[in-house]
Amino acid sequence: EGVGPQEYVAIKMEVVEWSPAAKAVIEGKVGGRTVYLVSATLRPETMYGQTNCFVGPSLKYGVFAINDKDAFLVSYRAARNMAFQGLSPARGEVVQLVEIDGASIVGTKVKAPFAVIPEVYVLPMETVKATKGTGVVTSVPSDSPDDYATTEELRKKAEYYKVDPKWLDFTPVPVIKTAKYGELTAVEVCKELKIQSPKDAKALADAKEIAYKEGFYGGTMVIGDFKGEPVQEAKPKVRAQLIERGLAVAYAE
Ligand code: A2H
Repeated sequence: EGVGPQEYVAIKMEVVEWSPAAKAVIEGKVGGRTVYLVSATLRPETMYGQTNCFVGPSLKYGVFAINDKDAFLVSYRAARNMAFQGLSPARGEVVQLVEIDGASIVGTKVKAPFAVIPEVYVLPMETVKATKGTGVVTSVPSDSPDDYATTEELRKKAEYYKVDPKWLDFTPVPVIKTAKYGELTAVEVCKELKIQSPKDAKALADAKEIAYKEGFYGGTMVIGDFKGEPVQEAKPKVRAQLIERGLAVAYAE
């Protein structure tokens, strides 16, 4: 973790349909607000390739009022930070409408802003950290080794992880082309480093570094309004579009 504040883009994924477990906890508790799962990302230009979203199954989350109309599902820690960034009814005030465990949220269907797959499911990721971002993670297996390794693990052991295989009915979506790895950089880097599971922490750290450098410094967009442009140029433009259209907000910590 660096010294200065980390500038994330918080992606707003509107809930389309709660899982039965989440519905039982949340129904009638949000005062008619629209609820969004909100994830912190450093790679807004990859949102075209979102295939699912992740929560930590053993982490606690809350639904927090932002105003009279909207509520965000994030960790308490993130809600507290957000309350000092204009994302709460009053400065510094955290209004938790209901608490919920990560495991109950799995299977919820949400909208995926800018994604080729417009609605995606929430899946479990055991390596989600409670101390980073919002505790909700957008999943882009084409460009994130963590996301690719976790979705592959879930496919192999769907029953063990209590996931319905239909929630995994997707393949990675090409977003960025790199000279060395083609259009599915994270998939190729995971193969090259022979990553077998999300628990291969050392190899995954290396894969992340390689995929990030290749994609950010040498990548070209193959999709979206900035198709053909270098990733470095497209990134701030996609970020600005998401924010202008009300699909994301800036979030720092
Ligand atoms: B990134 P940094 Cl395509 N626990 O978004 C674990 N990981 C988390 C998290 C948490 N609580 N909160 C955010 N993240 C992930 C996209 C992406 C990301 C791509 C490629 C690499 C990448 C899609 N997932 O991150 O430690 C989020 O995943 C590589 C590190 O603050 C977020 O960006 O630098 C990134 O980690 C933030 O990690």
